[in-house]
Amino acid sequence: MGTPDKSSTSMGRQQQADLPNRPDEWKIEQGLLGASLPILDQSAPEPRYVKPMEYKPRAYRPRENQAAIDSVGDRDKLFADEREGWAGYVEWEAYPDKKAAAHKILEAHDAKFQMGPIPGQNPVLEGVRWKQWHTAVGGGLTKFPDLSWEIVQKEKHKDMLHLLQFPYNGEPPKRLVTAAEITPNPLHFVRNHGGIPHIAKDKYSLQLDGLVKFPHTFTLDDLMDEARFPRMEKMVTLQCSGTRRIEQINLYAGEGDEMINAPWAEGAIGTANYFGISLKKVIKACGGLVDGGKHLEFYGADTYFKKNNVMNYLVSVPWSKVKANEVMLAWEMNGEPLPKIHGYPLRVIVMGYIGARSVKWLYRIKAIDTPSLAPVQSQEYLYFNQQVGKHNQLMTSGIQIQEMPVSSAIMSPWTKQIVIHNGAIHCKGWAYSGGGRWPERVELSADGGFSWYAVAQDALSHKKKFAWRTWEIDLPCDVEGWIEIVCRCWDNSLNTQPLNVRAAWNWGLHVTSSAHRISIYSVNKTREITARRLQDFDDRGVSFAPLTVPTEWPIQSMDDYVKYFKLHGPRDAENEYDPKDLAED
Ligand SMILES: Nc1nc2c(c(=O)[nH]1)N[C@H]1C(S)=C(S)[C@@H](COP(=O)(O)O)O[C@H]1N2
Ligand SMILES: [Mo]
Repeated sequence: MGTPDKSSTSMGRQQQADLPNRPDEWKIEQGLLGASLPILDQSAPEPRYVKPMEYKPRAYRPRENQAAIDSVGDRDKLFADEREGWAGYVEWEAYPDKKAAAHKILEAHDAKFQMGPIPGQNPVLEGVRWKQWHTAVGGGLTKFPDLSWEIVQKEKHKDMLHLLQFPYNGEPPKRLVTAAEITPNPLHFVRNHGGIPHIAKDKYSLQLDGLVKFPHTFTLDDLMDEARFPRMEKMVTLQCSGTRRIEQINLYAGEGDEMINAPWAEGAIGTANYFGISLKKVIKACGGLVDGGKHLEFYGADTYFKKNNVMNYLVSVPWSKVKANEVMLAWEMNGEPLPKIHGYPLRVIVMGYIGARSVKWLYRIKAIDTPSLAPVQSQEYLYFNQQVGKHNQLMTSGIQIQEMPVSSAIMSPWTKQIVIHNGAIHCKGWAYSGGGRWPERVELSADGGFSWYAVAQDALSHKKKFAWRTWEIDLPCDVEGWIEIVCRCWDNSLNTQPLNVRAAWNWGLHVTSSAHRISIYSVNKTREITARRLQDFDDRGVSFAPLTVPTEWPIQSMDDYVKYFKLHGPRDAENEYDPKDLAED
């Protein structure tokens, strides 16, 4: 882990000039290490340079201010699991005192971001800070990081990309994202904000309160009683609003581009058949809403940390969404009980909204009069204007993200890949639109977005409200060398995607919905010279990749070279001389 150098200082012009070059100076000068670059402050008559915080590796000190921590009392008792059979569930929302005690402990620690470039390993990021926070608070949270990782290994596919080990954030590798229209459970992406609670089915209950006529607590058997609640099954695509964030990170630094937010690729989206009941019926069973109840706040049993505060995972959706039977309480995913990592025994599925509203390990629903004030709703998942950033950000300057706009992605080929083909490049991918809209047309361009080919209707998976469509196409491509393939979708409302990342770039690095662009190196084997050259590589048993390695043998014979110029004339056009002029010289 790293810790900031608190002595972050400003320097005058002379001091800056005196700084010795660092070994990585050229990278800094070329913008490849933006985080190390001094700020140039030109706001005063004399410009000045301000050093950024430096993160130096430092061992974690579990007890920083022991006196403050001790004053809180016995952590194991204070922060014990709330209920029998609910491992890893600490109730925070009902106990302001408990929150205050945990806050005091966290204030007495110095757990800091793990800054630096994204490392090339799997798990990619460890989540050092989060582990430290859990250890610091102790009690029921102590074992969370280890338990959660065990569950990941049991429930998820061995080839998942573990973007963040704890809280666990993972997505399938590109080749498996669209391997099937329905994502197998072990390959479905996971986005956790805390540990994975382990709740025994027979000890489970759901509390419904707030602005409902008859507050009531339901057991799982109550909810599964078909005589009371008709069941529903629905194919739903869940998409995290962070999907494809890596493209925004690669363009410009934004909030938490290094650690807070997972560097998602195109796989933070998945589709499953969910089975359960409509929340509307449960609200009705409580006599409906009263006294201006307009929103339903969902409580997840996991623990979330933010700015040295602890809380359960809380968000809300408007009643209108529930009323439309578009909010489900689900206990089955693709014909199996919900996996623990996906919210066992009961989760919310909000169709057509970002994944964040589909609360896992649901233990309480409270009817309220405004959208939830909890941090996940009010401070996160905000979509800012481009000019909003660290210098001026307000919670209210962001739009709360609910429905994802239309989007799409190419899952094959991969960017920077050499593709050898016979005049058409086979491409595969997904397309999705939020809010109950669906992809109507998917188009690909092999020329950077000037001309577009539509995917044939029978090469798109079925049209469904609330689900993605997977697709494939043989994209005509005569051109060779570096080309840019672009994919865009039109939904049933004829919405489409901005054409480049910058057009929708935002400080929170959410909703990367621009047309997906990949650069590939096109090698068209229907061209004679190309076919011969490839044969040449084959005959010699030499790999054509990496592209950058120069070809080691003569690429043309000198005989051919001389013959060519005999046939086509020399390099320069001949002047037609008058023999008289020549004589004068
Ligand atoms: N209790 C709880 N529910 C949660 C979360 C969480 O961290 N805790 N993450 C949310 C987010 S941001 C997303 S994108 C989806 C992901 O669902 P999945 O992990 O089942 O794919 O769960 C949502 N529900
Ligand atoms: Mo998410």
